[in-house]
Amino acid sequence: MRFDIMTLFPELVDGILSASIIGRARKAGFISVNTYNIRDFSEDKNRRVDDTPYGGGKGMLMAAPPVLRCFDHVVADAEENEKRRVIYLSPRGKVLTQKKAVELARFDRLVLLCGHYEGIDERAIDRIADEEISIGDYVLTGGELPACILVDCVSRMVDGVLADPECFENESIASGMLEYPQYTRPLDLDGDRVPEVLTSGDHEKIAEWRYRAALELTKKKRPDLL
Ligand code: 4FM
Repeated sequence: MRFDIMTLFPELVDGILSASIIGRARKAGFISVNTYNIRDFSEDKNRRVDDTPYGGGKGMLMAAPPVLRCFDHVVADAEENEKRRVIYLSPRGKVLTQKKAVELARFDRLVLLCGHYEGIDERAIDRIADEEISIGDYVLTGGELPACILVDCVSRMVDGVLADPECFENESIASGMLEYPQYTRPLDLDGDRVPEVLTSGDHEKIAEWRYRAALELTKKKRPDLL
């Protein structure tokens, strides 16, 4: 799986996506992440990419030409019949779900467009984006963190990225419930003991306890999932 991220802040995205499991998955070649600085595609002498909106209003917009030139560069080496999706991260989009992440993991290549300022000239979005995705109903300063979240969430569904694929087979959300509570040593934390059943060695009882605990937790904390 290949991710191409078009942004004004490639260093932000590179930093986040170089650490931990995603960093390791990149080194191991299970995924690749390339960032492109939209500013490199400005033809302005001062490398400007923003301009004032027609019709007035406050703030600045990202102009279409640098975005479109950046996109042409990104897809210049496209494979003959690659399965590609171009996504604009924006609060206007459909909210990202685990189901959506599973669908996106089936593409060969995801091209992500991160906006800044007050938005992007609508014509650039119309020309290149296949869809818009939001990471949640709140407004951020730019699309970089949403792009990183999408890469993280989709990458862990790609074969090889997680050590144990079972990790996402019966995990929370995917199964419609939250995960059951878990405990590790010490057995007794200042009098606060791990539930007895978990140290019983009775695997049937443990599975039953976990199912009930997950159900109770979901009812209490996220009844909307049931
Ligand atoms: C997006 C700022 C585009 C400027 C943003 C532009 C967001 C979200 C978000 C901020 N993206 N889910 N929520 N982006 O707030 O995806 Cl031009």
